[in-house]
Amino acid sequence: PNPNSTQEIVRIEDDRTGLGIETLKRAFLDNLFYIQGKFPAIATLNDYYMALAYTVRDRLFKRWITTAETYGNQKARTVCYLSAEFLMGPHLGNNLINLGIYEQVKQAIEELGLNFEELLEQEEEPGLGNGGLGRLAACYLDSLATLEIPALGYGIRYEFGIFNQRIQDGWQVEITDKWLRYGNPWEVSRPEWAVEVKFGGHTESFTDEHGAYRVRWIPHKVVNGIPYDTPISGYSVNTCNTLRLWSAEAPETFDFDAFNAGDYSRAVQQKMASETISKVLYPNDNLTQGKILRLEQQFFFVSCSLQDMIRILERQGIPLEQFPEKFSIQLNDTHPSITVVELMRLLMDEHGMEWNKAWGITTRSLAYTNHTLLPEALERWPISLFGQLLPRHLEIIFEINRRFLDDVRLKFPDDWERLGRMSLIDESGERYVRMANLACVGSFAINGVAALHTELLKEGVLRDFYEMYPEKFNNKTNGVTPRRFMVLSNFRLANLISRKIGNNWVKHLEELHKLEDFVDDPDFRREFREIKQAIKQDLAVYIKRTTNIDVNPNSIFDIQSKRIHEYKRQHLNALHIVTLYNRIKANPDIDITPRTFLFGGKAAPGYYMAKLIIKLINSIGDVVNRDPDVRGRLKVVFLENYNVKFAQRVYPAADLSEQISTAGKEASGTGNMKFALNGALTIGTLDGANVEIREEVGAENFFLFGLTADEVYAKKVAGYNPMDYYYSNPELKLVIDRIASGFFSHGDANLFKPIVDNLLYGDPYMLLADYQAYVDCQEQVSQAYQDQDRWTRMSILNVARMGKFSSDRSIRDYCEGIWHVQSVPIKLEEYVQENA
Ligand code: 8GP
Repeated sequence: PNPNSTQEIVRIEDDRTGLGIETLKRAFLDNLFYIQGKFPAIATLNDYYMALAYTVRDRLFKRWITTAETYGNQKARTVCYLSAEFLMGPHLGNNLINLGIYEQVKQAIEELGLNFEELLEQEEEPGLGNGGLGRLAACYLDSLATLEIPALGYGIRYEFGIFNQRIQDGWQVEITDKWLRYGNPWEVSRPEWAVEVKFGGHTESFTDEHGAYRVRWIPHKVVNGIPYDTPISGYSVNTCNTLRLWSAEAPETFDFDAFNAGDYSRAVQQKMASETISKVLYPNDNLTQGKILRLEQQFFFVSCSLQDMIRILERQGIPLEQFPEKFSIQLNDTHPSITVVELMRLLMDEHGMEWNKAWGITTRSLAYTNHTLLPEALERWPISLFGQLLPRHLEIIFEINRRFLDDVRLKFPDDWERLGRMSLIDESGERYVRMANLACVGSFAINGVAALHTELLKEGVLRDFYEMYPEKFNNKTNGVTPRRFMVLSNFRLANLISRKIGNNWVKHLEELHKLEDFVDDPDFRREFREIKQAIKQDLAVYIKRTTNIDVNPNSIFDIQSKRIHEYKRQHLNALHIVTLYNRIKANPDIDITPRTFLFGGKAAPGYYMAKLIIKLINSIGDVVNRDPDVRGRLKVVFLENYNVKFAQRVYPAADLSEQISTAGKEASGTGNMKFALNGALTIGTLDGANVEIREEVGAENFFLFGLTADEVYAKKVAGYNPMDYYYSNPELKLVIDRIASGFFSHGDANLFKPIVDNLLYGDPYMLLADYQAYVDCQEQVSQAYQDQDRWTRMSILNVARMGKFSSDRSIRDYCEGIWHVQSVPIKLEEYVQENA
């Protein structure tokens, strides 16, 4: 300000924007009164949480609205991230970090005599995803906003997210996730932007006024999609992007015929069926079930989102031809791959475009990310079912396929088998639409999520497509956001790091390498170790409170937390526990490094083996935790209801991160990154991003074991026989025999028979082949832990060298390699008052 000027610029400490402690307190109490309708004497914890959430939300709105305005004015090129899952985790703490007001707000709340942590805990997290794929989408939204990239996340507003898990008698029990029960302060509904989505019925062809052949779709039912918007703040920038989730509603004029005919109950049933579409998230991770409702969900959110994009184009006065210049659409796996067909249909049937032009627009707009190599996760829909729900889309698919197969024939003449493999329609038995093939044909870019994964895609499941379109293939190694998974969840470590190297690392994670300068500083190592110790102590208290199990904070915290799946091999971990236990039973005075084995993760409700693995872990725990011979040296704890909120507690407390999938099965993994970033050492196979993590942190700071992906494959081809390992390895045999005998199941030899038989008579994930290498490697871990100073050095180097795995790096790679989109910084007008 000019000191000679009589005009003084004054920031108005508005109650909805001000960041001063007194303003925050006043705003908080005001929201408690006017939004919750409560005064302190009768307010519940949830009322306080809501009042605080609204106070923070108010502070986001100026940024949110300015961001939308700026994008609109500049007609900014925009990334649309289409995903059936967004596993956001709690918003409150994250927004406080991103707005840079965590400390002020904490102080304001405490000055009001309330417990700030308790209020944060109160938030019911939106669990709108299963695991890695959904959480990745959430990390990417965080990075897009932080990098100031215009972006929209599009998905489904499930009324019930991933179920809550209880453990009863060692078994998983599922409880409905009623996350919206107390209202959701982070969303704003936008009924004025509702769209209609058609389903079923039939098609008719006709000739339009220009004599062109056209098709119209006469649907059986129409459902409304209502958008609900959530602001997505970036870290330390003004950008605030939008996550737009669609909720299904029956139209006002639901089934008028039935209603008028007096068939009230049929009319109501129709209404309920429509609203079922966004009712519940399918709780499968890495598996598809082929249910019609799932296809309805996919088409529903895809159609809503595309119509929304076209509305935005129209509003900004951009011609439809420029769709690919305005939008870059990323398909998060094949769940939204019906986009290829729906965009064609909208362009042709609703906007009168001819095929070639529509196809050009479509294929210049779409890019596809593959997240799994597991054949059981590849989506295919029976033709009959598909045609009933989406008759027009099936016609378009046949036409895409006809033209595509002509191209294949030109490039690979007379290769009939290849044609059969690449066809969008699987004709080997019952006919299916192959969604991965559709996504490959309709996209200009196809990427895997880790270097190894992309290579395996090119030589395996997508080999034919790689040979057809090598230029489409590229790798984008996954990343995780250091804001949520360090600054928010591990403030003690984050603060220590910032004291040493400043806080630039939060946005430029590579700067963590500066920590290497301190690895020889004994004071730094001591502080680093004390922090890990304090966090383990906190988790021990939490475990005591929630499970009544005493764990020793000086033991190795050996953690495997992720979805329960055979390919992830939680049961290999269990075999190791039983091995150590057997050693103690054989020699109670054996010298053993104390360990606490922590497991967390949900099993798909219909996945019998996964549920039995949970029961096995708990049953082993029941025996091991109580056996006096063990003398507390081993503890086994299954942590109930693993979700984002809980994960934030778990990663910082880990000494050892279990990343032990059968090589070639885990596309990337992202938990592996969060653990290492928080200073855990990894025991792992050469699978997914483990390969790259090991490259970065150094082989000497990573516990590697097991077959490689090539070796796994070669062994399968050569004829793998798990019995060879069973009979030739007495320690392994004893482990399996103990489980089979009923030792861990009160003498019931039947309970774990499915697991035992699966291992002995097939062992599809080759646990027995990797068993000895794993146990030996675990022995090295125990030895290393004995030397605390060496361990701490390794741990520091892991943190220092994890910079590559920021989701900011991933997003930059996508921006440069696929989206070709630039940042659009957002300037906030100051609130000024001119005093003449
Ligand atoms: C997961 C992969 O299993 C994991 O390795 C990877 O880190 C993550 O995606 C993010 O890329 N895949 C899935 O979660 C998945 O395919 N889920 C669909 C069946 C829902």
